[in-house]
Amino acid sequence: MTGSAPAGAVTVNFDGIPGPTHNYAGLARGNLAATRNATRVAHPRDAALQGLAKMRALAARGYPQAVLPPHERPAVAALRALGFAGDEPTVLRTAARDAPSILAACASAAAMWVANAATVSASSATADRRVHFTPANLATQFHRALEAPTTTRILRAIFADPARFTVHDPLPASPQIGDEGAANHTRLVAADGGDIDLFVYGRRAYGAGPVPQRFPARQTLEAAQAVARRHGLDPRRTLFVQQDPAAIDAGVFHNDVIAVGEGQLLFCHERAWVDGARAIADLAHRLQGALATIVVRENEVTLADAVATYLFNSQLLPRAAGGMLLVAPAECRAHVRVSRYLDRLVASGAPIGEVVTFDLRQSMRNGGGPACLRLRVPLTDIERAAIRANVFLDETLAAALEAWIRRHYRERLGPADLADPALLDESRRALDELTQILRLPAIYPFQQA
Ligand code: SUG
Repeated sequence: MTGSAPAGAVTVNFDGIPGPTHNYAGLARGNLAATRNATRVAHPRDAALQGLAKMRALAARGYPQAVLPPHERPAVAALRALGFAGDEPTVLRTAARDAPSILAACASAAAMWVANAATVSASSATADRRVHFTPANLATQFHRALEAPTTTRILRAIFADPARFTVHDPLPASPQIGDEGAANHTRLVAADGGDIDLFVYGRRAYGAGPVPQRFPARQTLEAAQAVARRHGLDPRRTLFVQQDPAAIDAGVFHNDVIAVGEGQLLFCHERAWVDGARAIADLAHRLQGALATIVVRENEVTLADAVATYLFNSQLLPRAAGGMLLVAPAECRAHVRVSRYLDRLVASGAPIGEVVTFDLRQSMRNGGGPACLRLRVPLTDIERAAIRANVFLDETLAAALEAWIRRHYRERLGPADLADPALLDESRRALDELTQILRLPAIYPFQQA
C-alpha cells in the first residue's frame, strides 16, 4: 500500500521554472546556503536547465509532471511602491544606488521554489470535494511576500474550473499569520484510503510556547489552522506539529528541509519536531496502523549534515516495482557520510528501494532542493482533464521549454546586473513568450499595462 493515492487521485508534480533573474543576494535569514552564497555570480540558464532536466527525467519514468511559470522581475511596481520614481531605467538605477538590497529583493527569482507557492488539499480531503489551494502569503520575507499576488493569478489561470477547484486569496499578510505553503504540509494516506493532513509550524503567534533564538520561525500555528479551516479538512484527520526551535536555529527554515512524507511513508530526522516521538505515534494512530517510518538518528546523519546536503529535501515517488524512489540532490552523493547512509538505507530493504540524484546546484546554493522546486497537486483524471493550460510536461513541451531557455536566459548574472534595464526587457519578452507556450492568459503586471 505504500505510496498509493486515495480515491483515484494521482499526484502531479508542478515544478517551478527558475526565472531569468536567478541570482544570489543573501536575502533569506536562517537559510544557511543562501547566506553563504550571497553576491556570488549566478547562472540563470543553468538554473533553468537543471530544473528542466529533473522534470524531464521524472516524466520519462512515468511520473506526472507539470510546470509553473516564473514571475516578472525586477518587480518595478514594488520599487515604485517604495518611493522610487521616474521612468523604469531611473527606478532601477536609483534603487541600485540608494537601496541595493531592496533592488535585489525585488529582483529575486525565489518564486521558483513552488513548494512555497501554496498549500494544496486533495478533493478527497475537503468538505466540498473540490481541490483547494491557499497561495502562501510568505509574510516573513519581503522578497517572497511579493510572490503572492502573481502566484494567485497563475493558480487561478491554471485551476480555472470553479466546479473542480477553489483558489483562495492568500491569508492576511502579517507575521502572526505567516504562511509558507506546502513546504510545511504533508498529505498522507490512512489504512481506510482517506487523507491525513500533517501541518508543521514554527511557532504559535498567540500564547506561550518554545521559539527559536537565532532565526525566524516563518510559519505560525494560527496560519496552518486557518488553511485547514478554509479548505474544509476533517479535524479528526488533521494534525498540527511544531518544528523543533533548535532545528530552525540550525538552518531548518521549512519542515521540508528535515522531513518528507508521501502516501504511507514518513522519512525524517529525529530532531525535526518538538516531542517528535509523540507526534509520530499520533500520526501512526491516525493512519490506522498503515504508517511506515524511517526516522534518521543523529548518530547516523547529524542535523548539520542533513542541512548541508538537503537529504530530506527529497521527493518520494512510488515505484511500479514496489517501494519508493528517493529523488535527492547531488550534494547527498558528494558527502561521504550521507552517501554511505543512503547505500545502507537501500540495502536494508526499507520502503525506499532506489535513490537517484540530480544536479540542482544553482537552486541549492540558495537553499532550494528537489522538494522545494515542486508543488504536489493530487488530481483525479476528471480534475486533470479540466485543466486547459498546456502545463503538463511531455517531450514536446520539454523541447519547447529548453529552446525557450536557451533563447532568452543569460549565462551569468551578478549583483550589478540587476539594475540593467535590458534585463527587465529580456525577462518580459521571455515571459510573454512563455505564456503563449503554456497557453495561459495575461498573468503578469506588464501584460496588463
Ligand atoms: O525562502 N531562498 C528560499 C529557498 C526556499 C526553499 N523552499 C523550501 N524549502 N520549500 C527561501 O529561503 C534565497 C534568495 C536569495 O538570498 O537570493 C531564498 O529566498
